Amino acid sequence: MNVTEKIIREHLVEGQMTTGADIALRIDQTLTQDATGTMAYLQFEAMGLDRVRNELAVSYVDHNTIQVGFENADDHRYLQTVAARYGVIFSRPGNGICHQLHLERFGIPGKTLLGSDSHTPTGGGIGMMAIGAGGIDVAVAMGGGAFHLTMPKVVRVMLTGRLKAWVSAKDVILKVLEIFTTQGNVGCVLEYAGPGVKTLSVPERATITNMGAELGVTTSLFPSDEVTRRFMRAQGREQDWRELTADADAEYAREVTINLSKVEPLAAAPHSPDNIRTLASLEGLAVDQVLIGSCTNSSYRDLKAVARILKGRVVHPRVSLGIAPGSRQVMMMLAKEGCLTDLLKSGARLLENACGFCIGNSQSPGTDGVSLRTSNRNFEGRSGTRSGQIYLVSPETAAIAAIEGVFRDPRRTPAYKAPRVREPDVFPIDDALLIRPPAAGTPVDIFRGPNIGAPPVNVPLPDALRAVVAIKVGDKITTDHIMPAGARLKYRSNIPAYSAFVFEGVDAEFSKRAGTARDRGVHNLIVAGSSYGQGSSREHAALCPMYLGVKVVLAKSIERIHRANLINFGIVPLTFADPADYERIGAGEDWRADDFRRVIESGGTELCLVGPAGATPIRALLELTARQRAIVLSGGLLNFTRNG
Ligand code: MIC
Ligand code: SF4
Repeated sequence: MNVTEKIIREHLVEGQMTTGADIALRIDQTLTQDATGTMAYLQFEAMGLDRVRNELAVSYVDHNTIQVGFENADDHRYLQTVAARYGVIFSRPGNGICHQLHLERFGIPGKTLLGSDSHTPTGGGIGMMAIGAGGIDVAVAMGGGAFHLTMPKVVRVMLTGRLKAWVSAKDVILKVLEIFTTQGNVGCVLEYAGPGVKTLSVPERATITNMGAELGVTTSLFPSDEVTRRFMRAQGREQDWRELTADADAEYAREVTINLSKVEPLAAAPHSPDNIRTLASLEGLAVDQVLIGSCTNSSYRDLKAVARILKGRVVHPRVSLGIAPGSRQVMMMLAKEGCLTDLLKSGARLLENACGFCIGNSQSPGTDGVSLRTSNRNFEGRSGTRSGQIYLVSPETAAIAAIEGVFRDPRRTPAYKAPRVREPDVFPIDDALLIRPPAAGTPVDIFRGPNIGAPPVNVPLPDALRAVVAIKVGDKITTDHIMPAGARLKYRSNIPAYSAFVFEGVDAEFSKRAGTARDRGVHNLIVAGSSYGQGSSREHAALCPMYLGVKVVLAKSIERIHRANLINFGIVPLTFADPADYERIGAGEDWRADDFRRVIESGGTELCLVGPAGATPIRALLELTARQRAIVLSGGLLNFTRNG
């Protein structure tokens, strides 16, 4: 067996381990972050349980920490009190980014982790099976329920050789993105193996598994070996370590080899993480902003390397350099070793230990600004500036660009010495900002501010679909297009208010139009190209459209987490039987299916959509498991769980 199969076997509660089969896994650990967490806990409350039932549940506050207005602070208080009430550990704002913290303090090889954030697979760096999902799936797992998924196809990524100077883990995952792209990887797990594995530290491995999210895979993971053991010992958690490697005769669906010695410094150019260029090809391009941090590259290793490069140098006059350490632990190490002084002296702007710029809530670049970032997503507009040109690069590349004011291939910069950072033997451990819940039964008042509303209730699926095409979009529409974050984040707990911004940057009239159709009793239909719903796990990209009366998404293809979220909120995901039919359906047209409910109930796999007079009907594929059919028929997972 490979590592993926070993972990699945230990956690399988339903189904057969044959590729493509519907399986259900027992979830040991869960994590939520505040932006998805408020809905997750509101939904958990709506399920009527008395306490969380999984081994470990942690609620992190790291996304909405900007606190303009009362909303974020109220949400934090809700999260802190609801965590205390139901037995969840609460990580206070300022402690750091959920994925970095979970790796440091809680990750355990061989365990399953379900997180309401798409970058949960960061935990794969420590040998966990860590999967991103919508908040309601995490709520179910906190209640002791299983997580349903398709038995993945396991792809082995063989690593050979060793990284050369100036090349780091970010360049490896950018190479992987170049090979696999952001499309067509649904249902796969990437399992890293080979002699190159032992040359990578846990934080480097975590950078690689983190950005597996951009490939659209179910998760990515590394084996657990002596390197893992050393990391856990340094975190004071060696007792949780276990060895976990693939059997010598393990089988894989596909194999790709990457020779680490041949990887060169790379960048993901605007506006997609798979738009890969070599640094050499960008040499000399002027840079306006450099931002170092995010859950991908904010570890001690990364920031120490940056501090070494910046030491004794000053940021280029045109460049604004911001640095956000991933956790308090990282910040404390930088402070202890004098690196903070080096960063400050260089002119870097120290940012909070939080998601910050990565989610677009601050540090938007200027008009047409070229911004180099060590984060994982460069979707158009995500930075908060529509014309911003965001490039994703390694911390080393970013630091050199901050000084030089232009892109430089670090290998051609003789004035700089390549930093080598050794992982420490002991990390400073300080869990003061992790608040443990009181004993079960202790009375706790849950605080709810005026911005927090109960999740909207959906009606069961109608018998007939009478829909209007509310919007027609193209390929690679991300959840950032559907449900903008950034300045709109503060409405995450207020669905009616947040719904006013659905597709804001694509078609500002969408929300009003869809709401009017809903009020007239007409269903809304979204038509899309391929890879619809790429990116984040935010269930608001399904929940708010549900609130606006969307009943169906008809696309060439839909990404995994978003597809699951649509189902969880009673929206039926359909794909074109013939992708060419995408051209035959237009915005504003009326399409219907009289036998909508009956086809789903009877297990049908195809739905015939009848359009305006004269149009040939469109055949749409309905690929749903029996459980998913029951969920959409009930009007979503909340109704489904409440009905038992
Ligand atoms: C993201 O990176 O897009 C986020 C913000 O972390 C999301 C979660 C969210 O929208 O709250 C994710 O990746 O799942
Ligand atoms: Fe936060 Fe960015 Fe990571 Fe999402 S990708 S969890 S916004 S740091």
